[in-house]
Amino acid sequence: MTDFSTLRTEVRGRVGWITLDRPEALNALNSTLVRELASAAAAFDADEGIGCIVLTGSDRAFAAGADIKEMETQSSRDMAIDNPFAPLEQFSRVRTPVIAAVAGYALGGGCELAMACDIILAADSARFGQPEVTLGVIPGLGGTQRLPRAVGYYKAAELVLTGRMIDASEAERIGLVSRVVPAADLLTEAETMATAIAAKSLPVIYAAKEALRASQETTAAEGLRFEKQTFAAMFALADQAEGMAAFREKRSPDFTHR
Ligand code: DAK
Repeated sequence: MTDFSTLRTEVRGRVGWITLDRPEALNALNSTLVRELASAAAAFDADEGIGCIVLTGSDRAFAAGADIKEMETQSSRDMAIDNPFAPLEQFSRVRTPVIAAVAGYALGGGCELAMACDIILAADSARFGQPEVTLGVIPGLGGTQRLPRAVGYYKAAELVLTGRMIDASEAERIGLVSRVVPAADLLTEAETMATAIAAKSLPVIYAAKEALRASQETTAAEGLRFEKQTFAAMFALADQAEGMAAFREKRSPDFTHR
């Protein structure tokens, strides 16, 4: 993979790791980072040897939001036409499951970046929030859409309208994160979860993610139709036959991703 200036990548087994690395700005999302993140994720997504991606930051910050210093001088036209955050829309559409392993601050665009992933695993040091209104703007990367779907309208409204930061245990209680772990265990826990996902059949995992995404983007009736058709399509896979034979024969399945 290419050398990046704002992040590091690594492959361990079938898991692709992306570590945001702008410590001087608490991993604030500037245009270079956003471009590099989309490019790194697209490269993992195109690689059949990768079955899960883990996105993480540092102990102090997953990402403290969009880069305010870069954004400050931009115009309404820059945002609407040039849209420096467009690569994050590509990131949110990768087929491969993405686990956000969050320690420290995940604020504004950083919280929205975590919500663009499929699973959010939080260290007990994690802090989430949508503080945009305190800067005179509103969330622009999904905070007004994904947060209400994740935690319900009234809790999301409180967080977006006040800009209040919440800690990891509150984030778990309201359903934003799937699990809170001691900070020292975050990456090990993320690796265990990612390795379990990556061991499954790749086309099955892609299909499961696509159907889950449909639940967020379509009506329930359309989503149920999509699920039924996708479920039937799984019976064309060698891995469906292997998974069920392995159950009958009381052994672990040997998936070939076919
Ligand atoms: N941008 C730029 N630099 C940042 C930053 C940010 N978001 N957050 C922190 N930094 C920098 C600080 O300026 C400081 O740099 P120096 O002063 O040392 O040069 C360094 O990181 C360390 O930060 P602090 O000294 O402030 O550290 P503290 O521990 O005291 O405080 C903090 C940590 C996270 C509470 C604080 O830094 C903070 O409040 N940061 C800002 C958080 C924030 O408001 N985030 C939301 C940004 S708005 C769009 C879509 C989406 C968006 C925009 C457009 N379109 C589709 C067009 C998204 C908008 C946002 O995310």
